[in-house]
Amino acid sequence: MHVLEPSSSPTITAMRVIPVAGRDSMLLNLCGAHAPFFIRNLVLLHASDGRTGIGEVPGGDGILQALQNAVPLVVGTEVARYQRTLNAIRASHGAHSGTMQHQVSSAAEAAMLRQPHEINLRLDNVITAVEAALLDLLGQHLGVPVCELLGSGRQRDRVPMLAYLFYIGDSMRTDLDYLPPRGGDDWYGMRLRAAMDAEAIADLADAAAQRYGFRDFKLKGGVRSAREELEAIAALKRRRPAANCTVDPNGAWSLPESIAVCKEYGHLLAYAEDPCGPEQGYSGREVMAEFKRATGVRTATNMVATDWRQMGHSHLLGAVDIPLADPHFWTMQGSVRLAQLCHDWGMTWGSHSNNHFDVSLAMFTHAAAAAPGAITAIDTHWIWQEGLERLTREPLQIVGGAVAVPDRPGLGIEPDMAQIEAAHALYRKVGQGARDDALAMRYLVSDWRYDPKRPSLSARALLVRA
Ligand code: GKR
Ligand code: MG
Repeated sequence: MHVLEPSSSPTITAMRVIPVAGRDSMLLNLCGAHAPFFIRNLVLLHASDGRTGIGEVPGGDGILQALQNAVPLVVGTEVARYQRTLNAIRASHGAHSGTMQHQVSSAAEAAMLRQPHEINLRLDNVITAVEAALLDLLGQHLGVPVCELLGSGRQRDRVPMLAYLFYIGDSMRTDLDYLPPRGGDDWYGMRLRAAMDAEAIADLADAAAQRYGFRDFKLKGGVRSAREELEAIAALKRRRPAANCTVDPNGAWSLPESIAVCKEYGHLLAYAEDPCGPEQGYSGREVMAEFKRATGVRTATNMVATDWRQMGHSHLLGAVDIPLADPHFWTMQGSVRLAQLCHDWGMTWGSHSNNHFDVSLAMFTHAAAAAPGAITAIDTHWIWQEGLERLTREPLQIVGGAVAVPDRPGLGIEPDMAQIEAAHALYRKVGQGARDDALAMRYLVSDWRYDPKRPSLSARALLVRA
């Protein structure tokens, strides 16, 4: 017998999926160099109470298409029954409720994870976009911030964030549409100028600390040699002895090299993020576990423990101390669930990031606000966009190295439709296609090719390519 269910919360009247683009600096990594523009996908849900909920996830045609396909599954549903809606989307992809399909969201991520990317879709990215917008609406309906609806609710009032530092390529050597460099020792000037050596990285750290009050710093490695990158950390620590520092070469260093450099420099690191990865028939988790045993340096990852099954193997091996559970690919609820497990099992929760707008900044903030226990300062790329880009009326601010958790209901942000339409127009002009970090890098080294086991601009790499 069909029983009519009373409706107690608003229903979704419309769902818009909006791809957007924003500007970026020529940031270097193992996969090459960031292009002048990055892309993201937004979901806007309009509800019968007149309110709007919003979510942001990585860009790319696969996610965009899957979100558009989800529209009929979302429109007409009740906000408070959001789990049912998310399960319907999972089921439409052939996944059981709660099952993670481990697929990737960009060519760059595929390359780093050594995975094929022809499907170009990670289901949890799709789920998260809708989940965030529904939780935003539910929070607004109930009058509580989203973090109160996650896990055991709000655990902290301020979320510590780290300064995510990159080597920066000389964009003047390209004819790509990067913003032109400008003078000045402030963060906004420095983030547009080339930074290729240890002192330049320490200068960037100073400027970021001055602007945002950071005490935690991460250097995106996999660019120079392992020793040069740790010398950059040493330069930063000479200026800021109390700083918590890490380096992330995305698994580019061999196990023997990782052990050698971290025996020498490990005392400078709060933890090492993916120093090494799969090699010689051993999985990334096995190799990271050997690294940990040999050096005693704590490890973090966004590469080898990125879903529950990988997390299980990782834990059995003792490979990872700090899983970087980015809510964009763990889902907001999944990320907090992992945070609870970390707390109970003696691990430390953190979060990975990619270039993002201020909607994601709010999503990170709420997930981290609901993470129990001592967490590590979370990654954010926002400092590369802050002051240049915004999609909300008043983006959350990084002050004293942390973001204050908003008390306002929902995500605590208000979409700025004029800004969103402008970012969409930019996407239509420049944004189509997957992120390709090799393209910009070839302006610096014409025959440059990605190699997962060779830092992108190490002297050895340049020698081999010459
Ligand atoms: O933005 O170049 C980048 C990062 O390398 C990013 O793509 C990674 O996914 O930040 C990420 C990481 O921690 O590996
Ligand atoms: Mg990483």
